[in-house]
Amino acid sequence: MAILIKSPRAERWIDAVRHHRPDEELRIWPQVGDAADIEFAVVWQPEPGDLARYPNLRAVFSMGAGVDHILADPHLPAGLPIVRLVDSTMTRGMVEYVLHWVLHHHRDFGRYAAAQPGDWTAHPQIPAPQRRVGVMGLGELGGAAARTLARLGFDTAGWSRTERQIEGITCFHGEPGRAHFLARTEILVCLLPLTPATENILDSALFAALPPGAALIHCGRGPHLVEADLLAALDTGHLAAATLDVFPTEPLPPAHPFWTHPRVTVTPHMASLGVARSAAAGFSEAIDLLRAGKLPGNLVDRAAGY
Ligand code: NDP
Ligand code: OXD
Repeated sequence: MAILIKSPRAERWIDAVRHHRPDEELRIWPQVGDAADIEFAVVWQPEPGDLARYPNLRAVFSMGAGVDHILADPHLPAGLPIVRLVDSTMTRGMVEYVLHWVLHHHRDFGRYAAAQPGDWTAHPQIPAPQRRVGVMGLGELGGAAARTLARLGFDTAGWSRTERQIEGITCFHGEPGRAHFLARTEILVCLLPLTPATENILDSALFAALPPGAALIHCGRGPHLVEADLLAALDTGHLAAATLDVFPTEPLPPAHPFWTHPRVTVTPHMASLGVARSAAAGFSEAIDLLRAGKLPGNLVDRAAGY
């Protein structure tokens, strides 16, 4: 039996999987060999229909925390377990990204950068406890980011699908909690998974529900955002600024207006880059559990879509 690896950075993953499972046979997509040999697949953006080709496939491992790239496959075998990436290195990277950009918007650093050279104006400074930050998505990544912001003294809230209780964070959930969450959020961080319920969630209605002058930090998935609605909200001045890491089309096309908008910062889907070696350690443990007939952690709930 063999483990299939499908990634644009396959060498990194071969090295990582081999490090943790030196005796395992690895196949690199598309050199699959006999499809019946494939027992596990470690993938990023599998070709639609491909995972249905392997009659003995026991589980698929997502190279990313998000699994929209797998669930988008209309031929995905029903009941095939999907294990997603949860890894402390990835979580730490995301916390750093969110922290950097929250501090950027909180302390108006974009305004000081734009004032160079020659403008010596110091603008009023708001203490962290008076700054209301809101994180959409209180899972592995959003939860860690929200806890860090709360520890730094920010007035931090979060929004999730189901009810959560996290010390130091004002938690809202579901549709009833959404309007209250948005109305108090001056810096909004999106760390939701992409599901039918969250696609296009960052739209004109959501922006209008934020207080005037709010900033957006978007590091979920491109299709969460209605790009024209963001541009309109920035152009009316209702939103002060946006930091965007994810886009419906990646790389972001060179002529896209986000590249040159004075109040938009673009980063190239690097908020947190998975580290294959540490990710593969978790997958290796999951393989042992699955072979022992046990359920691994971090299984995707296919009905919820994440
Ligand atoms: P988790 O599954 O751990 O957490 C998802 C959170 O979103 C949960 O709190 C969940 O609620 C909430 N949620 C899901 N659907 C809804 C909804 N309809 N309404 C309100 N809340 C909802 O995911 P992670 O934290 O590990 O990752 C989140 C996302 O971050 C990934 O799916 C991916 O899209 C993105 N990502 C981006 C990266 C980048 O570099 N830009 C890197 C890695 C991930 P509940 O708690 O009730 O389940
Ligand atoms: C992920 C990502 O989902 O890198 O892990 O976007």
